[in-house]
Amino acid sequence: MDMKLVIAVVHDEDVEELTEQLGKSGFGATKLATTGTFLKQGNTTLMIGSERGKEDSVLDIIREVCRSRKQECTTPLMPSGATGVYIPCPMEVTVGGATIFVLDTDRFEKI
Ligand code: 2BA
Repeated sequence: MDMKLVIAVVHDEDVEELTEQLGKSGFGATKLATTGTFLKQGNTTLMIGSERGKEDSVLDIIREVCRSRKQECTTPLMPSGATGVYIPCPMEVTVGGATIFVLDTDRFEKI
């Protein structure tokens, strides 16, 4: 079967709803516990196999379910100019609803 592989990094909070909606539309998924390198916080990476031509339906479902969120974080400790003391600097980042890669597969088999 000619397959595409969708790899999606999503918020932990969206995973349950997302896998339920994917399942309802006939898409299987494998869930990996991952960590973002910038925030150093847990997120989830889903590997979703889809028949070629159906990958846009997978992306539509991800778009419907996954929300972006603002998250507080602190920058690495920065030296304060006046005192030379290292202080953490709070900042806000918008973590996207999902970071998605769509890959061609050479071969797909279930044994
Ligand atoms: P994190 O690496 O923990 O990044 C979380 C959020 O922090 C990012 O959201 C972005 O808004 C911000 N951010 C990341 N690097 C930054 C930097 N150098 N300066 C300022 N802000 C920065 P998203 O871009 O939506 O990414 C969410 C998660 O998706 C990431 O978590 C990472 O796990 C994954 N990701 C993002 N881009 C990726 C890529 N090119 N390849 C693989 N995974 C990626």
